Amino acid sequence: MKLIGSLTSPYVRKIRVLLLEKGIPFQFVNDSPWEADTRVGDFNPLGKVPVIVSEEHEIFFDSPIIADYLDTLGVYAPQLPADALEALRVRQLEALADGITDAAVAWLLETRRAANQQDARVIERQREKVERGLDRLDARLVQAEWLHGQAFSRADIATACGLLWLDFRLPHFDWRGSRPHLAAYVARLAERPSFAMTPPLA
Ligand SMILES: N[C@@H](CCC(=O)N[C@@H](CS)C(=O)NCC(=O)O)C(=O)O
Repeated sequence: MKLIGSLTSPYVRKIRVLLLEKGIPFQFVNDSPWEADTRVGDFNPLGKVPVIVSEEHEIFFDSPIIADYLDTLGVYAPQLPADALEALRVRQLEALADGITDAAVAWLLETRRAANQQDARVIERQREKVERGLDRLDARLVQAEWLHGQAFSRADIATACGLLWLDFRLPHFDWRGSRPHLAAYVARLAERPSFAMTPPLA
């Protein structure tokens, strides 16, 4: 199996962490969609990473779809509950974590425009999404070890990948200050071997 992606992407990291947690061997193809010579568009018409090319040469993209695909392989530790409604609840939290990351990416991209072209309202709007989303996640962790139930799940992976990416790309943003539960939880997750082995590399 091949994983196409960049070493900086939080969504690619989600899949690298999942593959490591499941013990699935894979070949990493380093390709950033932002580079002029990228071939990502040949695999994913949307020009985004991560992309998986399976042993049967089938292509899967968007990290939640890839995560679903990896679960179809069946023999590895699941990061989703067996019960359909419980699984949906984990996927809802995964969508929230991914959505926070999407908003943070949009925030970063706006700040990279020429100073006289930046729109402060766009930055503020994205920042509000991030802040509200993080508050929601922090509230879930007041008396809980994991975001959902008693087990490490895909929602935890998506959240930690997004927040550690915030540290990497928006280091001035103090998301920890008013969110001690989320801060402690991410510090704990960062120590897992699957996270320690996948730091974002510029
Ligand atoms: N919802 C997608 C998001 C993927 C995504 O936005 N990836 C970024 C890398 S961090 C990308 O490829 N951006 C290129 C672009 O938007 O053209 C997922 O979960 O896989």
